[in-house]
This record gives sequence, C-alpha cells and structure tokens, in this order.
Amino acid sequence: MSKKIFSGVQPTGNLHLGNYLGAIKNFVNLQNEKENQCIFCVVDLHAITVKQDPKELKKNIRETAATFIACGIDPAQSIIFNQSMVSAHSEAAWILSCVSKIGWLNRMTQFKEKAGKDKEKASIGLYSYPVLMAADILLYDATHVPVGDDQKQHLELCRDIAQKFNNDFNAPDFLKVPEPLIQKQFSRIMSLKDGIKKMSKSDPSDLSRINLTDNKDEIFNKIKKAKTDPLPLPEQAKDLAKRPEAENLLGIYSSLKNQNLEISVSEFSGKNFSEFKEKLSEALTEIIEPISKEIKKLLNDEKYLDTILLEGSDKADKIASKKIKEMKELVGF
Ligand code: AQP
Repeated sequence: MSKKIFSGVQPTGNLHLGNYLGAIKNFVNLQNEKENQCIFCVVDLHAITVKQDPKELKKNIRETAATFIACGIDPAQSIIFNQSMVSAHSEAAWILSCVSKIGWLNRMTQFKEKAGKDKEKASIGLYSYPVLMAADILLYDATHVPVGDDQKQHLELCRDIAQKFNNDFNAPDFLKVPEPLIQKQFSRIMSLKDGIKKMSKSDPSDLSRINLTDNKDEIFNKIKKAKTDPLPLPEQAKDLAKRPEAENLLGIYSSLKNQNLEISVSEFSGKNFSEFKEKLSEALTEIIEPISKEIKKLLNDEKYLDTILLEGSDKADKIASKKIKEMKELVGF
C-alpha cells in the first residue's frame, strides 16, 4: 500500500550519525519503495526555538538540504523544502495551539531536557515546538512519519491533537492520524562520550558525535577516543545490559552493516575494544566518507541547492495551502 511520508530535520548544524541511522537512512529506504509519496522538510521554524545566528542558520539550511541529497534523497522523487517558505505551517500551528491542552505539553520530556533548570527563560516556541511539528505532519495528510526514538512522544501528541481537532470541529477524518515509523533496533544512537546520553548536535564536545561531514581521520580519531569499559566484548547480547557504551558501539556497527546485534556480538565475542574499534571505524568510513564528500561538493553550488528548495517549496505549498484553507473554513474564518 502506498504511504504518504513526512519528516523533518532541524538545520541547527552538525548533522550526525544519530540523525542518519535514526532517521535519514530510513527516509531513503521509504523513498525507494516507489509507490510512496515522500516529503522531507528542513524545519527552520523549529530551529529558531533556540537562539540562532542568522548567517549560520542560512548556511545550515543549505547544508541540511545538501545532506538529504548526499544521503540519497532524490529531489526528482521526493519533495525537499524548507518550512519557513510555506506559510501554512505557521498558520496551522496557531490553530492547533488553540486546540491543544497545556497539560499535554507539560508532559513533553524534550522540553524539560532542552529548557534545563531555568524553564522561565526558555522561549514559548521551545515549549510549543510539538504543536508546530503536528502542523507540519497534518498539513500533508501524512500516513507515516519516520523519526528516531526521541520523537515518539511528540508523535503521540500529534495523534491526540488531530483527533481533538476532528472532534471539536465535527470533522471526522479531516486530519489524518499518522503512524510513527520508528526502527525496532538502533533507533537511538548515543553519545560517544557517554552511553546514556543521546548523540546530539548541540553537545559542546565534537568528540561526542560522528558528523556527516567528518573525514576518515576524524572518524578514526573519534572512535579511538570513544568511551568504553575495561571488559572484553561480551559473548552474548544479554550481557550488554549494564554496558551502555559497548551496546551503543555494537549497535552502530550492526546498523551500518544492516545486521542483527546478535551477529555483531558473535563476530567480536571475547575480543578487546581496540580490535573492534578498528573494524567499526572502517565500517563508518565506508558509509560516511562518500556522504561527507558529496555534502562538500554540493555546498559549492549554492544556486543548485536554492533551486531545489524553491521548487520543493512550491510543490509543498500547493498541498499545504489547500489543507489550511479547509482548516480555516472548519474553524469559522
Ligand atoms: N541520537 C539520535 N539517535 C537516533 N535518532 C536521532 N535523531 C536525532 N538524534 C538522534 C533523529 O533525527 C531526526 C532529526 O532530528 P532533529 O535534528 O530535527 O532534532 P533533534 O532530535 O533535536 O536532534 P539533536 O541532534 O538532538 O539536535 P539538538 O542537539 O539541536 O537538540 C529526528 O527524527 C530525530 O528523532
């Protein structure tokens, strides 16, 4: 059955292995199932929920588009655009904010993590981020949303918002309730410096992540310095339970090789980390280096990237403006 796919990535710089293995790799697989209609968005409105340097933001919007293309998203097959170019996203977000309950948003763990201790100083945008995310998805009648495990709670909220809008305005099925597509294994890649912290763009330590623009030397150096524990690699996957760093590195290796964790565990059973790290660095280089080279090449052609985003925005706008018009009529505008 054909699926309508929508997903987004924030142009906040340093796109990393977690973004790739948790989300973008899956975008490409879904695009390659020919019957699917795919829309991939550079979510720049989401990016400004935390302070951005305008010049950097502009650069990062292009870099995110370049990363999509370098990873295998084909602009001839999928729509690639940036969110701020389609005004329906902001309009729908406002309408849906008036439908969503504060109690629902208060439960969002990402806000708690990102706002930190001083919640009073966080922006209102950071708090209502998941409502904008719901608007993004619902404007396109997306049936499936491929995301990393960290976005699961936001998608559940999106489903609740869609159902409440349909109920409040007596419009059953007007907003389509989407299904999350979260990989069963390796859906959350952890920091190379701390196996219980998510690999993240905003981590101040560049050694905590493999960037999709890293070269071979950077990859080998980061994996060499990645945190491990003093034991040899285990004989069985169940013995990884209290060894988050070992589990993360073996998970990354398995995901790169498209194989079960059990197979990777048996491949390195009883071996020491240095031997495994060598193989992991090779596997990473094989996948990341061509992406990194392609990103750098694409970034030299700003005109091409701007054209892709402009054409994608036109296509997205055609779909979204129709939906927002119907939404406004339902609301009574
Ligand atoms: N560590 C991760 N493991 C698996 N998936 C991940 N994603 C992000 N980090 C991991 C998935 O990548 C997609 C795009 O994410 P995003 O950039 O829009 O937002 P994010 O989740 O806030 O990413 P970061 O790296 O953590 O950014 P900062 O540091 O700016 O907050 C999403 O599908 C996400 O699940």
